[in-house]
Amino acid sequence: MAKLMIDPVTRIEGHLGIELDINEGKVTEAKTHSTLFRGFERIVVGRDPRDAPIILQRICGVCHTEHRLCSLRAIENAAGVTDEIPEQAKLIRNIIEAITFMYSHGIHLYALAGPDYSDGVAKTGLTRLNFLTGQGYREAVKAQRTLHECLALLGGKAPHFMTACPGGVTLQPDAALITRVTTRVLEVKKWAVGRTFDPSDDAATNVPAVLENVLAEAEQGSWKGPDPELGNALYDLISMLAVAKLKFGADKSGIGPGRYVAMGVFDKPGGGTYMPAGFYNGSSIEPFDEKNIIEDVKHSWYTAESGGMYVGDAPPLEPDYGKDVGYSWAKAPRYKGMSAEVGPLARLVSAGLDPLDLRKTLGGSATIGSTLTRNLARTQEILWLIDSLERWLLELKPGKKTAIDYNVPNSGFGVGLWEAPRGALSHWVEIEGGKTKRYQVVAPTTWNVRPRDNNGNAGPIEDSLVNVKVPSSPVSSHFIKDAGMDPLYILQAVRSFDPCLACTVHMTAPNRRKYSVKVEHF
Ligand code: NFE
Ligand code: MG
Repeated sequence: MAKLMIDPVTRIEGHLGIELDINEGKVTEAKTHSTLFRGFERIVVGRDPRDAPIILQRICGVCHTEHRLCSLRAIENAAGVTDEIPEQAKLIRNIIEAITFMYSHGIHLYALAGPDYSDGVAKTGLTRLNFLTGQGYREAVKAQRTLHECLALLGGKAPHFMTACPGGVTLQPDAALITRVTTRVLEVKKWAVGRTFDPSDDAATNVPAVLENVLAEAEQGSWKGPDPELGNALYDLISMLAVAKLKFGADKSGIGPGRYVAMGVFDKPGGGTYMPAGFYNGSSIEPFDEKNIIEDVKHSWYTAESGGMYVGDAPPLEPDYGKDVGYSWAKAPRYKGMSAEVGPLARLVSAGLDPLDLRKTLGGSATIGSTLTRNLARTQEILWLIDSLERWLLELKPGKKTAIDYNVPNSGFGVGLWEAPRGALSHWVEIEGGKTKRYQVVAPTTWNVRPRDNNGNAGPIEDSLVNVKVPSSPVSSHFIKDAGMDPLYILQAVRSFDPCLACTVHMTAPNRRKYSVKVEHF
């Protein structure tokens, strides 16, 4: 048996270490170490609740939109004004949110996960996916810039947009602004799926043709590159998924717990969300209730009093670094006592969606969580986002009411439920004397990267690494010569969750651990 420590895991957001037991070419046990403490939930205590969305937005530079909106939802809920938020404000929030999702999925698929399937890392022939030099990568950077321009037009700046406030949004879009944003979204649509403006159009239209081309090219072992009429990004993403399945067996690797939590995102007029909340218990979808969320801290570097109860009742966390059984700064959220995966796959499973049956046919099942299906669901969600964005931009008309008058309540308790690109996001606030008395955030990656809970049950990433193959000869440039191991499949599995550790634990200890890959044989 060998022990392998990879710390940090690169090409994710934030700092994560993983500790693995390896036996006969497979992982037999995994532990995730979140190596950051931040304490944002403590910073907002004692301040005006209206500060919370602005401060907590700084938890992350990627999902900044979501933390601001989720925090606004929590304080609007505490003030009892959720049902009074103007429809125009919800529409603008949806558009800003959808653009952020597209941006974030683009970073993940091209810059973080994509290189593992590129010619540069794994000799797959997919030179378009090569980091920095690949044509697909360069086109994606241009699309990212265009999406950031949309965010800046609607949000005043990007990242960390500024135009949503308690009670609605401060933006009054005119026809020129709507046109400028729509033009840019359509540029991205053309690059992604080869199609232009058509409200009745389905962004997934070209998927069967691209899939057929890509599978034929994969079989011949020669990549011709995209037909711009069918979509350049569609070609890149489908070729990446084909290589993931055919060359690396990603449909059988990185298998998660098969349970999913989604909290609902993109407000519908009149109430409810386009992407619904739900808990998939392994065989069916149950209604979601935030009262079922407990955050455990037995293996996290916090005092026992900081967790173990319904998270809405939990006191401000108290660090207890170095405690015996602790191994992570992440807490361990559970739903009805169980670990659950969150993310685009969880959203689509909870919505009962598998566009074109892609997960069922390519991934073996619409509900299995694997290295393949997580990235496949992210791709499916991009298509859904393009269609939704086009529709919402058409619904956006100048001159409508965008905010209500808002007063800070003297006391109250509020819950904000939402989704970020990486999955379910929730904020809880208690207000007393007009100030924030307690605040809790559970971010998406906290669900996925959590350590063992009070009962010793592992988290989704920990579970997904068990049985992952560790070849003893090189399959990629990740090969560790000294150890005689290639951790490519391990890294593909971890990255398929698109982890963000900055969000997860919301200062690192200097010299606590060196940046290294450590191996011990025994
Ligand atoms: Ni820091 Fe985040 C997203 C949130 S992560 S990126 O998406 O909320 O868990
Ligand atoms: Mg928290």
